[in-house]
Amino acid sequence: MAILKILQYPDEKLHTVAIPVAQVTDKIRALIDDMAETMYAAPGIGLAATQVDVHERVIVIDTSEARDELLVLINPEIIASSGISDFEEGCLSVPGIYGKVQRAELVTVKALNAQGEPFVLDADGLLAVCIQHEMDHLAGKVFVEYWSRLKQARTLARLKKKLRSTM
Ligand code: GNR
Ligand code: NI
Repeated sequence: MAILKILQYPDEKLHTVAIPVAQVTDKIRALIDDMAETMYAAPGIGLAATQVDVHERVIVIDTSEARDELLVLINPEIIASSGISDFEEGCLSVPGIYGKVQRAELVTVKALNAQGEPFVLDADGLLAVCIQHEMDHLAGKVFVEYWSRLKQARTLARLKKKLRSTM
């Protein structure tokens, strides 16, 4: 296992669109192990392969209180969604920046598990938000890109200022 480097916004590589996993091999399972270790160490509640510069459709999530319920989503697809949620989000690729994003309140997602077996999951609350946030990463989208041009410009200015202060 290894802790992987997480790409930091505005890295252009975060805009890469991930391709579907053709076959769930030991190599993919090793990636999942490393992604889980990286997510738990960060700490975060989710991580998309895009964030560790691997552009295949793999996500790890753990929204449990005890941090002992790892959810693996390979080639995820949202097959149903309803309602509206307006949740305050953060992202390991945009540290220190938080803000609301409007998303579906309930989602039904179809995916493969780490054994390559298909399953269907109904999600609400934080889990539903997290699934949508991670699937956006796979599509090359970062949560701040839902915001107005002005708010995005202010976010970039804050990140640049923060970067300068650590040099
Ligand atoms: O750790 C994370 N917390 C979080 C909080 C609210 C909404 C979404 C998230 S996901 C984030 C980890 C991350 O960046 N995943 O891509
Ligand atoms: Ni994120």
